[in-house]
Amino acid sequence: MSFVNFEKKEISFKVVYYGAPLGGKTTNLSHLHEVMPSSVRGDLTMLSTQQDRTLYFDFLPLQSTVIKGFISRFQLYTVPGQPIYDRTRRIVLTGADGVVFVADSQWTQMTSNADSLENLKANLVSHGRALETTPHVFQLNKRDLPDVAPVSYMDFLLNRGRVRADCMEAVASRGDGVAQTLNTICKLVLAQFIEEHNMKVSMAARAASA
Ligand SMILES: Nc1nc2c(ncn2[C@@H]2O[C@H](COP(=O)(O)OP(=O)(O)OP(=O)(O)O)[C@@H](O)[C@H]2O)c(=O)[nH]1
Ligand SMILES: [Mg+2]
Repeated sequence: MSFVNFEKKEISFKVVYYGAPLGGKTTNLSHLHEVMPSSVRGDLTMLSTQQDRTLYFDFLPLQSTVIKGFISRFQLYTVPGQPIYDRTRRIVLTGADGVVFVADSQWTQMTSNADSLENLKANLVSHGRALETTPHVFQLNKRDLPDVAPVSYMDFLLNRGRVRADCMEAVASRGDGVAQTLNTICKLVLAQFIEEHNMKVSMAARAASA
């Protein structure tokens, strides 16, 4: 959950990149680390196997000044996509303010995307949360490959029966759509923070006048 340090005038948000194995979660963070000026980003920490599969998580801290008078820190994490690492995914998801679901657009990966989305929902429930009330976006990655599902099909697969979320096309290995995805999730996270903050203020005012 977001953390406000009034003394240092800092707000921290946690964004978790979730999704099917080999979907491109780590590639998103690597690209951001590559293109962001070093003044606004920290080091990229990657805890991977020798085959570059995420073993525990990747971590990239970024900062901006989107809320007047405050430094906003966005802590970006990825989870390991391989099914056996479910316990790790659950731990990394703790306290997430927003989720980027990285879907693999290849037709062969549709079951894997659907399984991973169900796993995300279940892990949010284990934290007493729901996807519907957690800011999230769907990134449709690997749009450069030949055998990909149409955007409309993936939108139906991922958004069906739920509160709709943005579906953003990407080719993370080229960096296409990576910054746009980050911008979208950051805006949603900030919007929810401001809404909750105002809600707390108005509730406090109501309690004071009672
Ligand atoms: N063609 C293509 N390959 C991509 C794209 N994005 C990532 N890849 C490749 O897909 C493979 C897996 O990418 P990762 O970023 O490691 O995937 P991941 O989701 O972090 O995988 P896990 O950590 O094992 O869950 C790598 O070889 C990437 O270079 C893309 O948009 N297009
Ligand atoms: Mg990874």
